[in-house]
Amino acid sequence: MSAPKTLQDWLQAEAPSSELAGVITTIAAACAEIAKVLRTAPTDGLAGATDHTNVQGETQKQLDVVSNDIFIKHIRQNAAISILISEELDEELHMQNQGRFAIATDPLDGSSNLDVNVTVGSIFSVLAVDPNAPDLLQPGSEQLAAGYAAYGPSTSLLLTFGKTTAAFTLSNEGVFMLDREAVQVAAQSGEYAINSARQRFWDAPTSTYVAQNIAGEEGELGKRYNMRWVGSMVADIHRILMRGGIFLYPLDSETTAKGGRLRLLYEANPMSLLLEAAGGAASTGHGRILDVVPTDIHQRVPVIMGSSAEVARLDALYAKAK
Ligand code: P6P
Repeated sequence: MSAPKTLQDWLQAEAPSSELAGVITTIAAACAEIAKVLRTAPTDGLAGATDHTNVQGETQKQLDVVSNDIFIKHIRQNAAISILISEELDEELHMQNQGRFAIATDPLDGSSNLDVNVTVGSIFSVLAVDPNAPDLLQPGSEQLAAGYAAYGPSTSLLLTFGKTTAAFTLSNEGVFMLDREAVQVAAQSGEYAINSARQRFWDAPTSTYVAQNIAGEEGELGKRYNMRWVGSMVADIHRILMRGGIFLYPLDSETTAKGGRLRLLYEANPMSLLLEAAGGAASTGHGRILDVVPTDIHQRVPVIMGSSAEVARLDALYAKAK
């Protein structure tokens, strides 16, 4: 049996360039440090909220700010990274170097779950930029790499350069060890994730899709579905990458004015690249998420992603409703 592979072994074999491997190493080091901080945060007085509101209009948790600061600290040490876009920063942060890479991140996604010790995560996307004329509004199909760290019972790191999705687990020695070379999302599933408390806001395709699932064995699909909603996108998407399913935060009557709930550059795009590289699908209901050309670094989009047959069924309902 060959020796277990580390993240560095995998990057040496899979990264398109040593510079990009270095960028992923920087991000992984930030995630490993965040994992360490989260483990004892409640007794270190780091739980709870600040009195600040971020650009999203959300109250910032102390750990949102701490995690963002950890990303900045590590990124400043890598001259290949010239720009950071973060959910926690109103504007992009320029590192005053000639780096050819930009990172977009939600440094601590799902932080409302921190106080109840439920899995949260860091989501990241890597873009190529001209440091003298950076184009940050690239469609997700242009991403060079994407991934997330899920801070749960173990700390997982999921990574893709667009072709395959690999999974790693953080060891007690602080080393990411390869779990799976090529994660595959089951095409079919019996599990869906949506915040059902928003049912009164749903559009017809979403309502029909969920009703078909709830109808179970007696319904037109002739199969039973289960529902899971963690309230932390990283946790829900990780479950889907591991055992199939579909994650729904579609446009609804309340989110339409903002274009959706979840952010394109540092939530929808990285998760879409990971899922498509694992054989899944990611749609807005009106097209592929990775084809959306951003208009703003904090743009929101509708999100329908996971098992390809499930996404296709909801997409067909949207097409029929046109
Ligand atoms: P709701 C967390 O705030 C987040 O951005 C995602 O991680 C999560 O999937 C979603 O919002 C939860 O939204 O409306 O259920 O609170």
